[in-house]
Formats: sequence, structure tokens, C-alpha cells
Amino acid sequence: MTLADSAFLRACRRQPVPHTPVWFMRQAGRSLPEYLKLREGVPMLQACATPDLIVEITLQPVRRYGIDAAIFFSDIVTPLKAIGVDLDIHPGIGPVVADPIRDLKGLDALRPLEPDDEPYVTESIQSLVKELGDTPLIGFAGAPFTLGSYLIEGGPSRNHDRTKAMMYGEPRLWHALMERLTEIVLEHLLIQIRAGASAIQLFDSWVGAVAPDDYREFVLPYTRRIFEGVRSVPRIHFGVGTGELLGVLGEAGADVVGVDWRVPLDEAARRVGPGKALQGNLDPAILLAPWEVVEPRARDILRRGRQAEGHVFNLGHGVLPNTDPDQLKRLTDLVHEG
Ligand code: 1CP
Repeated sequence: MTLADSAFLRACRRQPVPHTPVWFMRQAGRSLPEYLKLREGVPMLQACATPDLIVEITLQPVRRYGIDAAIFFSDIVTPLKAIGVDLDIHPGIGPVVADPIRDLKGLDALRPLEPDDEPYVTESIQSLVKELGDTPLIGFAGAPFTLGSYLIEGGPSRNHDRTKAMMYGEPRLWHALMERLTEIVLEHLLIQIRAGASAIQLFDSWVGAVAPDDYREFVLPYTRRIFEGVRSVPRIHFGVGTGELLGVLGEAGADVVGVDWRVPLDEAARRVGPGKALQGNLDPAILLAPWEVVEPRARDILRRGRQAEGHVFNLGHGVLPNTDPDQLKRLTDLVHEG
């Protein structure tokens, strides 16, 4: 097997596979004891700028589970930090922005990302590609809507009220913000691809808050431009609570559409339409139940996934921090055995 022939990249391209490939969102840096040990006393953003740590944390789940792809250890806000936005990641909370963007003046904080703003990204990916051999490395970025939500709200938010208030109430400001974020996200993905990432995932985690027509008007032009700009590798597009958006997400141009646990994969295939592979979609909370509960549900997902033109097994959202790593190992083995 070669990298280009790996089950993961083949499934993304909708080609026949020897077994269903599997990886887990947030597989790096959650429940693994070896991760927690490495991170002791190291703030998150410092870890994300330290190549030795990035490489080791990215490899940990690959060694432990034997999954079909690695995902670069970082966070969606690191390119914003790299251009000087005053933000931090608070343990147990998430990204917190010192000066939320609420007006045109606030946009000044968002200068373009230059190719050499993130030397630690390039260096880490170059080492990882050597270490990983035939295992693909997924690069990623947060999508403009989701990044915009942190910048506008100032931190995590339940309903994204201020974000939507800007989108509906100040559309010119909204579009100007989305334009700037689109260029930053695109450059961040290109930096990862140039360094050797063999696929990318765009996380639009919170875009499920938006109705389909509003998605078309306020979000789609930007996700479309991003996917057009990264045609050289398979592209995965993921959001949470996007059941009603699956059709319009299919129009954004990714090769693979991620599905959360709320819509069964056979139904998701129908909603997304032809010409796409799907990724998903076991509810991460099911892994907190005994294996006897997990097994039939995982098999059901494999069965429904066969209705899609390609299937990458994953969870419907990130691994929960209290997940027993042994459950993920058993799940990986089950998916591989088919
Ligand atoms: O997948 C991996 O294992 C790679 C590491 C990774 C990824 C892909 C991290 C490390 N963050 C992310 C993406 C990310 N970050 C997303 C998209 C994926 C998703 O929806 O889960 C989002 C929305 C964030 C923002 C973020 N960063 C949050 C969520 C806050 C909220 O709004 O609820 C949190 C808690 C963080 C911090 C973070 N990111 C990653 C780690 C290991 C941590 C915890 C760091 C710490 O507290 O020390």
C-alpha cells in the first residue's frame, strides 16, 4: 500500500476500499493519559506552537488505535493568534478573545496570514509526514462562520446571538468579516498542504445555528471559495446540527460531507446528493455506554454507510474527554473487520 492508495484517501475519492477507513474527530488531545502527561504545565497555545509536542501528540492516537488517518494537533484559533489577535484558550472553556469584533474598526485586527507566519506548522507537518509513512495526515481549519462566532461573541456561546445579530442586522460588516476570514483560512490550509498534509477538513462546527436560505446568502460564498482554493487534496466539510443544511453543504464543493449523529447515513446520502462521500456518524456519547451497546450501533452505521458512494467512519462530533480509550480501540478494530 502507498499513501495515495490508503483506504482513507480512496474512500474520500469514492473509490473501492479494502476496509472502511476510520479516524476520530478530536482523537488527539482529549482522553489519552499519554497526552495529559505531555501537556502538564504547558498552556494549549504554547503546545500548538511547539513542533516536538505537536508531532508527538498527533502520533499518539495513531499508535494506540491503528486508525487510518492522523489529524494535525492544533486548534481552529491558532491562525488568528499567528496574525496577532489577542486571544487565549482557557482550560475547560475554550477560546476567549480579549477585544471582540463588533464594528468596522475591529476588522483591523485581521491582517492577512502570510506563508511564513506559522513556521511551527510547516516544520511539524514536514516531520509528521516522514513519521507517518503511508498514513495520511489531515490538515484542518475552522470555517469563517465558526471562527467569526468566537471573534464576535468573545468566546464560546450557546446560541450565537451576537453573531446572528451582525449577520442579519449589519450585513455589510458581516460580509467584510467573512471576506477577511476566508483569506486567512485559505492561506492556513495552503500552508498545511504545501508542507505535506494529504487531506483537509473544514470545521464549521456551529453553522447548524443557521437556516438553509441564510446559509446560502451569508456563508456559502465563503466556504465555496475556500474549497475551490484547495482542490489538490480531498476536502472534508463538517458541522454539528446540520441535518437541514446537508443539501446546501453539498453545494459548497467538498469531496466528503461530515454528518453528525442526528441523521442516519443512508438518509444523509439522499440529502447530500450524488458525487460525495460521507463521514460519520456515531454519537460520541454512546462510547460512554458498555461495549454491548456500542457494537450494534457501530454495525448499523457501517451498514447504512454502504448506501453512500464512499464512507469514512467517524464519530458525529469530537471524542468526549471522559471516553475510555479501550472503547475507541475496540471500535477501530470492529470497523476494520467490517
Ligand atoms: O482533532 C484533534 O484531536 C486535533 C486537535 C483539535 C481540533 C481539531 C483541537 C485541540 N481543537 C480542534 C478544533 C476545534 N477547536 C473546533 C472544531 C471541532 C469541534 O467542533 O470540536 C472548535 C469549535 C474549537 C474551539 C475550541 N477549542 C473549544 C470549544 C469551545 C466551545 O465553543 O465549546 C475548546 C474547548 C478548545 C480548546 C482545545 N482545542 C484542542 C484541545 C486539546 C483543547 C483543550 C485545551 C485545553 O484546555 O488545554
